[in-house]
Amino acid sequence: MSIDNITNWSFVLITLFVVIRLIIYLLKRMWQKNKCRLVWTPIDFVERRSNLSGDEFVREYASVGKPVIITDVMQDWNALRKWNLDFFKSEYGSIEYFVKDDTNQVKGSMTIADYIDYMNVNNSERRLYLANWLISYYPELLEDYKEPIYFPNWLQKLPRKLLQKYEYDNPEIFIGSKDTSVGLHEDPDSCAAWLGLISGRKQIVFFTPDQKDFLYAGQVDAFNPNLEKFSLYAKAKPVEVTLEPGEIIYIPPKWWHQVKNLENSIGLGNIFVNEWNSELVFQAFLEESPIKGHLLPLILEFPWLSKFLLATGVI
Ligand SMILES: O=C(O)CCC(=O)C(=O)O
Ligand SMILES: [Fe+2]
Repeated sequence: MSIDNITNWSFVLITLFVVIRLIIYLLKRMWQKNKCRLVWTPIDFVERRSNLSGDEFVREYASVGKPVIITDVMQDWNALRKWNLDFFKSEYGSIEYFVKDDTNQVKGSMTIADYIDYMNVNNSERRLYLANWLISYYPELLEDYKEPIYFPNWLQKLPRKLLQKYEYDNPEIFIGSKDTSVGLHEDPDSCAAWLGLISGRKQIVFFTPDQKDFLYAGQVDAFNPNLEKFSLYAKAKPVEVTLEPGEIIYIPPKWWHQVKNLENSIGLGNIFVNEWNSELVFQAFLEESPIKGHLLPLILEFPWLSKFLLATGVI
């Protein structure tokens, strides 16, 4: 075979491979679109489960959009024994991070050590919250916990640098004094979330996605609603639960929630994308930016592409 023939055949084979790969990608997307519609199951209370298999979690919670507390996954985490206020003060005290008020507004920044001192001051106005501290810059902290099997996260296929650039490099730590809250909200971009409690107790109130219109874009405080100002809230059906240390709660996509620290507390949370919410997430990205919305599914399918696009400055 001549060199020319070999070149021609290579070209044909590579083109064929690319076309087949793209067809597989499009078929997968069609199947995914069918599978991942926004579904939710109204509840009267949040169930607590242990010994839950991955299949049971999918069948009873992920696929039907229903929160659950899982009581037996954190027990082997080092974080549960190691992370406390003294540990963060001595090991990470000089790190500065944002603090937020109960409307999720950033109110400035504090060092971890100053925030921990502030938590212990006997002052009823301690409402600033060191929430959403992204810890991917401290890989040793990532060693202290294990992603629960229930929550596969496609975002982990992407380079950490890219996630950091877009501040999507969860997990995040929440260090909060008694009564702090980030306010009522749904998690960003239709992501699902889990939240594990290391210490303290958290009160959580949930609303199904269809109650959005009663919630005034999260301006209402679900723990102390002003019904004169937010009259439609009277129609809402909040479901409350208290999260105890060592427990993890699953927050399905688009469920509105408000979390309040009943005591000084330390929590760890993550948001995630997988087969049960990916199309909702892509849609949310598409609404924010057509480029991001089309690129996200592509780079999740072909993670090498994200390295190339990042290196060339396209994303
Ligand atoms: O305050 C917390 O522990 C969790 C807050 C929350 O739901 C969030 O940041 O998305
Ligand atoms: Fe949240």
